Amino acid sequence: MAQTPRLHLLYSCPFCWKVRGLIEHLDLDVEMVGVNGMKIRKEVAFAGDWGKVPVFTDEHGGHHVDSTPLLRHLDATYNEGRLANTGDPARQNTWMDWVDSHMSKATVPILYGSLGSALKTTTRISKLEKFGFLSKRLYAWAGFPVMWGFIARKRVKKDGRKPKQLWHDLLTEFTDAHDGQPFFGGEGPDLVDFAAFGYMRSVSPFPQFSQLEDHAAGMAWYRRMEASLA
Ligand SMILES: N[C@@H](CCC(=O)N[C@@H](CS)C(=O)NCC(=O)O)C(=O)O
Repeated sequence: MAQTPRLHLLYSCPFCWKVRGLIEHLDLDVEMVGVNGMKIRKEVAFAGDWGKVPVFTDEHGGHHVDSTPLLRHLDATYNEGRLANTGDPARQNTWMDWVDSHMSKATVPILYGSLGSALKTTTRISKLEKFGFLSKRLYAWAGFPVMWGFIARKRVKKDGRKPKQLWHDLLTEFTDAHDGQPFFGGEGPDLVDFAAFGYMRSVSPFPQFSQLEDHAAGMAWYRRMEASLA
């Protein structure tokens, strides 16, 4: 018997935001299921060994994982592949790789790149996500030095740019590639737009989003993407 499709996700996961944006754009009836961030592997064990979110369960009970293949799957299954079939496929593939390798790496530095911002982020996440009573507090207070100390500092140092500068450079490079059109995909968004939008939108629940808001071209595109959602 057919069932309502479900998306298992974390509300703060950039990869999950990529898929959510497309689901909203296509106006699909999908139930959003938040998982406990401390027990991801266990909570998505029903889908096999993958152990990560997002996991999409379709109306027949089939499981689909990994955000970019998942974007392609949703477009192919529920949208006749229209978003994959706009424009030059080689250009789309090149930029999908660019977005997935550059923008994905820019979210951690902006959210955790300084001790203060790391604390803001983990306390906000502890409110957004589903946690047990103790693990909520533990995550908010013990999580931030971990994210800042081990992960973000290394990334910021490796790149050499301040997290805000990194985002501004990426938004400039990305919007320049729109060739004067409103979206990467031209008159309307394509899959690359939804991937980039997901990474940027994953920063939106946090105060650090204000650091992206003064990139004029990037924000104009971001607002057009929001307007394209159902
Ligand atoms: N390449 C995957 C990455 C997914 C991913 O790393 N998700 C994180 C949450 S943001 C996760 O579930 N991590 C759990 C783990 O690695 O144990 C995608 O694009 O979907």
